[in-house]
Amino acid sequence: MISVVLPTRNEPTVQDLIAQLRETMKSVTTDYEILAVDKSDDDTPSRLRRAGVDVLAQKSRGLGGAIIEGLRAARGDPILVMDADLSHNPRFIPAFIKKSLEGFDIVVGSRRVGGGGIVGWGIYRRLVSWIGNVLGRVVAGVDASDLTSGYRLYSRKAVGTLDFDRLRSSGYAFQLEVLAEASERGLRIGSVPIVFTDRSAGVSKLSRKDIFEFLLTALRLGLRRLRHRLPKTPSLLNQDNDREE
Ligand SMILES: Nc1nc2c(ncn2[C@@H]2O[C@H](COP(=O)(O)OP(=O)(O)OP(=O)(O)O)[C@@H](O)[C@H]2O)c(=O)[nH]1
Ligand SMILES: [Mg+2]
Repeated sequence: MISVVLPTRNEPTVQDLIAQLRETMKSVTTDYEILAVDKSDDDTPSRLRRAGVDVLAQKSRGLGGAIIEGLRAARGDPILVMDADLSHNPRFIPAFIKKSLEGFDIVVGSRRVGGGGIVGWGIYRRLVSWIGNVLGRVVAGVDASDLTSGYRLYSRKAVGTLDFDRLRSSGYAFQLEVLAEASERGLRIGSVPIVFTDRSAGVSKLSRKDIFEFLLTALRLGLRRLRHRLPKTPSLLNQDNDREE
């Protein structure tokens, strides 16, 4: 079975995404589930239920918390995670599945490879995303082509291997931190090109707090990497002892 996990928070067009998803899945498999992890204070959950979707009321905080709850509750293999605001088009799902069958444990939908792209973003969002990717690659040392993309596939093996309790970010920084955790644990990360289309309805949930948390997460991951790479400096005491021997 394939699971599709949707983190949802006040998404006025989610029922349109469900219709598109069902249309795409017709040519993929009949054996699938759609699971929304919801933190809305509007009628998003009732619109989801009317569209036949299982809705899990989110207990944790933030986008990262929602994704973890979804990955834990999903019963399928693989598990696709996508935004619920029509930015992530279901037509890319077959490419994700094909890539996972090549042996990748996590597949990231990338806007930054040939064939991928971003439609409708202004200079501010492009800059935030670009800086996020540079920080993730250079500071945190995570090697994937689109570190902030939320359109992903996780194999059951990946979900079983990742230690979600170790992750400390609750917001968008989750996307970076989980990839760092995955590469530390030796999981294979692949990517497929996706075209991301800016939301046409509803409000962005990306806050300044999220951007700040992302920055701190990149720094923390960078420091952890440094600590693990640098050889331990012998203490002065030990050096003295060595000389005496
Ligand atoms: N359950 C849950 N869903 C969330 C939370 N924050 C964001 N989401 C959902 O996660 C997805 C991504 O959030 P968006 O606000 O679209 O983030 P974004 O795509 O970077 O920002 P935009 O470009 O404005 O769309 C959407 O489906 C949101 O509804 C949250 O705290 N809990
Ligand atoms: Mg969005």
